[in-house]
Amino acid sequence: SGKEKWPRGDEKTWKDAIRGPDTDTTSITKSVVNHVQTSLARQAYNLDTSGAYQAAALSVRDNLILNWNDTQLQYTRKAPKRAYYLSLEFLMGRTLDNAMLNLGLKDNYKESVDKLGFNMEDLLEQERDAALGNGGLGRLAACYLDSSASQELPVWGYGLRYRYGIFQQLISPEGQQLEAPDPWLEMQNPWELPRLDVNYEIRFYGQAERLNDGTPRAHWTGGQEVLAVAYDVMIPGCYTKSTNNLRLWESKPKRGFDLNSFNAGNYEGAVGESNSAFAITSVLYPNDQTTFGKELRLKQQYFWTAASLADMIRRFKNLGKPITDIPDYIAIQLNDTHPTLVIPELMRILVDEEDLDWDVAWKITTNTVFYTNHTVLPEALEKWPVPLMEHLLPRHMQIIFDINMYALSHFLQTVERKFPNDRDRLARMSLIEEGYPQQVRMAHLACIGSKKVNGVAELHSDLVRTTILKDFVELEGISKFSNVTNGITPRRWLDQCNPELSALISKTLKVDKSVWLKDLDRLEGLLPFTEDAAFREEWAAVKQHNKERLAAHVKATLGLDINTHAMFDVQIKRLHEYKRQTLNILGVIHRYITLKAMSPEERKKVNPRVVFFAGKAAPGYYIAKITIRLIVNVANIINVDPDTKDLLSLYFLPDYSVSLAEILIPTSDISQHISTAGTEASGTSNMKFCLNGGLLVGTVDGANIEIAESVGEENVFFFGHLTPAVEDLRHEHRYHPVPLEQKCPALARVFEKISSGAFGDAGVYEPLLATIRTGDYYLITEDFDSYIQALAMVDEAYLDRTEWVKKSIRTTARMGKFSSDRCIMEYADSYWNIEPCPVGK
Ligand code: T68
Repeated sequence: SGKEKWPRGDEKTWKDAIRGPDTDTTSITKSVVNHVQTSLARQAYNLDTSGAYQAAALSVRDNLILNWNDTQLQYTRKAPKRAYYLSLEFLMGRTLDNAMLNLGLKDNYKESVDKLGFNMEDLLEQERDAALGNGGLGRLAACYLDSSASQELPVWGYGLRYRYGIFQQLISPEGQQLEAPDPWLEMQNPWELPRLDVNYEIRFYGQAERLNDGTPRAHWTGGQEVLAVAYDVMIPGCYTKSTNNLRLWESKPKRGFDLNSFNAGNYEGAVGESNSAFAITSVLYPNDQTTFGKELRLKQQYFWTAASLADMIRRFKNLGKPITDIPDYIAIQLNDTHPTLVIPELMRILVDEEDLDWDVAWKITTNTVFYTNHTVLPEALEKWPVPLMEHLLPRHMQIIFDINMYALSHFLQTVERKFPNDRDRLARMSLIEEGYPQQVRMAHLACIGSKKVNGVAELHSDLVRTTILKDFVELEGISKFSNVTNGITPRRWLDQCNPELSALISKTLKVDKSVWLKDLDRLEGLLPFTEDAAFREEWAAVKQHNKERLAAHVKATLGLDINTHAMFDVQIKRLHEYKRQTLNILGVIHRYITLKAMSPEERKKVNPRVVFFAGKAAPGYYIAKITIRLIVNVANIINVDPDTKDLLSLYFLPDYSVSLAEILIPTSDISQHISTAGTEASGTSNMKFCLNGGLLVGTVDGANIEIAESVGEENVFFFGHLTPAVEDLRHEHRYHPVPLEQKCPALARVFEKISSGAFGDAGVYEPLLATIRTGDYYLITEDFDSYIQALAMVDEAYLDRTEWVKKSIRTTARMGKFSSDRCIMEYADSYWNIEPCPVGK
């Protein structure tokens, strides 16, 4: 803007020395070689692929840093309202390819690396995934960061810098999942900038004493203090300078270790406290959809929310505005209830440190915070034992009790007037669940502490409103509770993972990808080309090449041969009973039995199919691990059966990751999203497959419903019971059980096959089969027949390959709604009230 003075020295000297980005091949090459010589301290003749990756990454990083600097300076100058996305998980995957594409420099880097004697594809393979997440929730956070930067919105992410990300999955020959640590930081990580000077002291334990001076204030003292240190990860927008920040906190002891104890010979005691500080950010918890009241997990949550909030408030205070203006400058989005402690923490700061009245503080808080719910599964709703919370965070426990008193009792008085003597309602709504011990209900706290609450797909948001938060809707009114259907970034999930399809789309639309990647509704322009036979052939050829790419990868990594002329049928996601990988594997066995019973003549009419599974099971999730075992052992049998192996084969690809998803998704003819109706909040891989022209087999659940609305129900294969029927069916099972043989003979035959030992020791699978035979909470027996019918319809539809390709094209063409750009604009407009803040305007 020219307002600032040069801090010192001669302006011309500075200006001459300041370098711009390296964008042409010559300067890119220079910068890469310069990093080889200096940053890596290597000679050119001594450079291997890993070194070449590092050098290229450092060169790309230089470009990102320049953009990042300009963006952050712009935010400081313009002081716009900012949004902060708090997520305990960011499943980023690899960065190099994405960064080059977003900078629009991939071709130039490729050319340069080529000339230096390396192959870009090999370089990209050198990078380790940043796998700081479990699944959909963490990957959604990553997509939202990409979209925020691409839309030039002032949004930062805040998370934890785990030294170990999600475990590495190994599969033994018998099909056992084994877990190994993921030491992703063992190699240099060029994508983070340590900010050792940005740090905060975070307190745990100690005593909280109310002042009882007529104010709500208290003093919190003593206990343990741990240092939070910032590491910044640059988030480049697509075809824009805007480069946002993801700030990850690392924990370390406030001072090295206790020298007094050390000198007195108490070595363990001396390092004990220091170790416990390092422990906080040492590892990502590998459980999704379950809560365990583990102290270290609660420590992670507080450590991260307190550091993030301190950082936001320091930045806000630099603006010199009155503290009551916080909601005009800060919006905080809670990615599930994991960061809910920001609510009592903000109250603590406003009341204890800023000396505000309770009501004023509460108003600021509830105008600043927004809460996204990602599940209605009861076992996934976070609860913390009151004694644990009291011990670790005594002041916060007081504040939560006070919120329950003031905010809720204010509510509760209204409730009492509206619903007199409704004791049950009061107990249901309380932040504290009675029992031994009492527990804090984090979803209730997140709900009453937020300005708005949203679910992640239409059906899910309805379920939030009518089940877990029903009482709150009745009290606070429906308008606080809304929906933002999830989305995915088309940069990573089309352009990056499927470059051939991306190129075909640009060529066909005659529109540069820099346009349609940021305006995904443009894909509708493909619709007229469904009638163009040459185009259809090109479309099908891309799918074929992607299958071959996957086959080459599987050959290289697992030594297996895959029939690339088969239909590819993919289910990749966390292993979970509600996601029903069991239904899929039982369906595969059914198919196998059917094929075995056919004559060779009949078999000739069958279209070959390859079924892929990938996904991790939480290390303590016994039933999920048995499911993996069954899949692997079925594969071991059917893949070598001479009668059927050309018609049906099955692969469990180990160690599912973002990078593996990028290879698998573009290959699918069909993908399976077959959760029990009402259990999968949204799903996001369903969107990725459809965007890449794979058709969806699924239940009427989560975002499947909206995908079908967009792409046309004739282009998806729906089956199974609907959400309203689920509760009744479960009730029927409990009180009027019918033997499996009677209820579902086809499934009974599958069970017999397993029990006969056809896939190894039948006893191993018994606990899994028993969950279905008795109880069947996820309604496998109820949906099995219609599932098999749906797959038969897939087979039939696939016979008409022309029509199939048309369906595939139409599906891609109508997926515009599911760009995460749309989601992030909805959050920006209807929730955060923030506006784009482009660089240089
Ligand atoms: C997923 N949730 C939903 N949770 O299951 C999925 N949970 O339907 C949805 O599409 C996605 O969120 C994005 O909205 C998760 O992935 C977790 O990973 C998780 C992790 C820790 C604790 C609880």
